[in-house]
Parts: sequence; structure tokens; C-alpha cells
Amino acid sequence: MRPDLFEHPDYYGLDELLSEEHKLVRDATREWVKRDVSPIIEDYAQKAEFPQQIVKGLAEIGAFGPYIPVEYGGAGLDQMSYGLMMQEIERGDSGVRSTCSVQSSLVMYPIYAYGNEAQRNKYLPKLASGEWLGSFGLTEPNFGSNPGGMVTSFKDMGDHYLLNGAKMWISNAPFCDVAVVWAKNEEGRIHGLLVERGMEGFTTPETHNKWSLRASSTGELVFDNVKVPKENLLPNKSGLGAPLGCLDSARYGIAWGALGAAMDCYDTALRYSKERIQFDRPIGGFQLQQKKLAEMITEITKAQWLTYRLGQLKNEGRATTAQISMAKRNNVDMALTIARDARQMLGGMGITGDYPIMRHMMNLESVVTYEGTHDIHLLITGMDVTGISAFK
Ligand code: TGC
Ligand code: FAD
Repeated sequence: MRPDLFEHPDYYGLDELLSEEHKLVRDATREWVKRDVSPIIEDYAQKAEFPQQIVKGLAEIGAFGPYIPVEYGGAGLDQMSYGLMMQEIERGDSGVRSTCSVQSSLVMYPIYAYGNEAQRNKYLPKLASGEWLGSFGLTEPNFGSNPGGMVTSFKDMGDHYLLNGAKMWISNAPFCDVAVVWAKNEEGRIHGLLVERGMEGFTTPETHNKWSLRASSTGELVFDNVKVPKENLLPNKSGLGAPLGCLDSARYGIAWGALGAAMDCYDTALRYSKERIQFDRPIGGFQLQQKKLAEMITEITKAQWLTYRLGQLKNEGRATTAQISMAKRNNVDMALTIARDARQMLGGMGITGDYPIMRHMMNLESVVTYEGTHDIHLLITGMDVTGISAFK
């Protein structure tokens, strides 16, 4: 890939509203991405391999548990900093951001919010330092958009629980050290269990042949009579609301992340439009190319303000599930449209790995599906404004 010359667009002067700490976190993350991710990511995406060597760096910049308190190894930052970090990391690659979302919002967050002190002390420092990687098992072969129907279940055997079932489409599954697994007890109530690699009957086969999110590893979590110690049940929250609460945090990070991917596509296309000469002029001088660029910067600017305001609400503990849904849906859709237009602007070069656009575009096809599909988020907004669920 070419040298990473990324500069973020700021058409409405949003930077003036960021604190010095926010800018420091954003700029430090950007420098790290330019140095440690951009030079290698195309190669790893082509090979369909997760670059394990970046795990230590991600931990060092605080990307594992940015908002988890320092006493548990987290970075103790606010939600705006968490968002800006996800923006910069997904600007590099959605698969790398995926790893951070899973580790922070889907593994560390439930252990912090629903776990007891012993569980926090045992797992959080190891996850924050990157010594351990985690995964989050909610989706099943027959229950994706409707996770409440899950069939993975556990029985109380007196001195342990016996877990059976399978989860699929699980990010980081093939190498995770611990999985937060959502399963039903004998009364049909959903609980979170901490399942560790090495427990007998627990396997994590890898999912192959993905055209999207190729630098992120995806797999299954299979439980065949796995004996889970009783102390591995998350005690402080149960019911479908428990996993959905984790999704709120991850979807918030994705709203910021998609913005980063869109910015990278826009920045690349703008630069190219000034350099590429056809009919003796830079293609950026043609009205049809300017229309694309003008629409891109307009949509990015609108999404920046939506996301910034969401960050303020999240910092105040006031962001609702429906507000987060709206931002996730809007920003991912916006990023996909921009990626498709930007790819066209680069002509034939747009399909190569010399530029990041095609990779972003393919990645975003997963991002628009996971953590609630585009249509599910629309229905969450519909439910919020009408008070009537389209799911029942
Ligand atoms: P519904 O009846 O609406 O709700 C069930 C219970 O949950 C409560 N609740 C929430 N609680 C906390 N936070 C939230 N966000 C909540 N949303 C709902 C709700 O109040 C209720 O509580 P109670 O006490 O009344 O029982 O549930 P439903 O079955 O009708 O489903 C609603 C629906 C469709 C919106 C939901 O199931 C949904 O969001 N589906 C999409 C599934 C999804 O997003 N899966 C993601 C899997 S993880 C993933 O993709 C990771 S990718 C990671 C990466 O690589 O980055
Ligand atoms: P389905 O639910 O079968 O949906 C198929 C289509 O039907 C979609 O277009 C959907 O919008 C539509 N549809 C469904 N219900 C309705 C309705 N009521 N009204 C209108 N339309 C509807 N899951 C995890 O638990 N952990 C992970 O780490 C994880 N990582 C992932 C990584 C990748 C790369 C991918 C692709 C997925 C990952 N997922 C993970 C799973 C992801 O969350 C699901 O794919 C997603 O929730 C959709 O479920 P599904 O694929 O079963 O699609």
C-alpha cells in the first residue's frame, strides 16, 4: 500500500469542541495506526489473517478497555475518547476495530458491569494488557437477529454447570482465551458464562472463505458437555437485556468507527482527484467528480455532529438504545455509500490493494450486518417512535 497521508476532514470546526485530552488520544491513536497498522494491513487482509503482532500495541495505546477504570487495568477515559479511538482504528481497518470492540465492549464491559469482584480481578487486567483475548457468543446458527430464541443451554449439576450448544459468526473465536457465552438455564432465563480455552468439550473452529473483514478472525464456539465452574457465571444481570446492554456499548463504538472508514475513503478520493489527469485536467475539476466529493463531505459532516452529540449523551449516561441504533445505522450506511463512490472515483486503481478503499468497502458489508443489521436498527427506531414493536 502507498504511504498513509491521512488527514481528517473538519468542515464545521468540530475540533474546537474537543478537549486537549480528546485530541491527544485521537492523535496518538492515529500515529500508532499510521506506524503499525497501515503498512501491514493490506497484506494481512489479502492473506485473510489477523495480525497478532499488533495486540501488544493495541493494549499499550489503551484500546482494550478505554473506559474501564484504571484499577482494573483499563485506560479510565471518557466515552468521547473511546469513540475517537474507534474512529482512528477503523480508519485503519474495520477488522482491527472489531477486535477492540469485542475485547472492550463485549468482554471487558460485561465482566466489569455484571461480574463480581473476584471475576473483575481475575480477568480484566489480563484482557486490558492483551495477555488474554476474549470473544462474545450470542449469535447461533438459527438465531441471529432474534437472539432471544437461542437454544444453547446449561444445567445445574450441583457443583458445576453443564453447557451444551453452539455459537457462530464469533469474532476472535479461533484464538480467544475466554468467551463470554450467553445461554439459557433450565427455566429458560439467559445468563452469561465465562468459558475458558482448555475446558473439556469446548472447541472453536475457524470460519473460512470470507470476502469481508478478512484481517479479523471469525469462528464458532462449540460446547459439548462442557463443565463450567459455578464461579464462572456472571451474577449481577440476567435476561436478554444483559447481552443487549453490551451491544449498546459496542454499537456506539461502531458509529464512530464507521465515520473513520468513511473519512479515509473521502481523503483518499480527494487526494486522487487532484492528482489524476484525464482530458488534460485533474479529474477533480469535472462536475460529476465534484458532486461525489461534495456529497461525501456533507454526509461525513452530518455524521460527525450526530456522533459527537451522542458522545456527550453517553458521557452523561443519557444515550438511549434507540439513539445509539440510529447512529450505528446512519454512519455505517453513509460509510458504505462513500466507499462505493470513492472506489468509482479511482477508476481501475480503486479495485487494487494499492489504496484502502476496496478493503473498507468489503469490510463495511460485515459492519452493516453485525451488531444488528441495517433493517433491525430501522425497526428499533420505528419501535421507539411508535411505541409498537415490529418484532412481536
Ligand atoms: P425485547 O423484548 O425488545 O427486549 C428484551 C429485554 O431486553 C431489554 N432491552 C435492553 N436492555 C438493555 N439494553 C438494551 N439495548 C436493550 N434492548 C432491550 C428489554 O427492555 C427487555 O427487558 P425485559 O426486562 O422486559 O425482558 O427483545 P426482542 O426479543 O423483541 O428483540 C429486540 C431486538 C430485535 C431489537 C434485539 O434482539 C436485537 O437487537 N437484535 C439484533 C441482534 C444483534 O445485534 N446481535 C449482535 C450479536 S454480537 C455481534 O454482532 C458482535 S460483532 C462484533 C465485532 O466484531 O465488532
Ligand atoms: P438473520 O437474522 O438471519 O437476518 C437475515 C436478513 O433478514 C437480514 O437482512 C435481516 O435484517 C432480515 N431480518 C431478520 N429479522 C427481520 C425482521 N423482524 N424484520 C425485517 N427483516 C428482518 N455475533 C456474535 O454473537 N458475536 C460476534 O463476535 C459476532 N461477530 C460477527 C462477525 C462477522 C464478520 C459477522 C458477519 C457476524 C458476526 N456476528 C457475531 C453475528 C451477527 O451479529 C449476525 O450476523 C447478525 O446479528 C445477523 O444475524 P444473521 O446473520 O443470522 O441474519
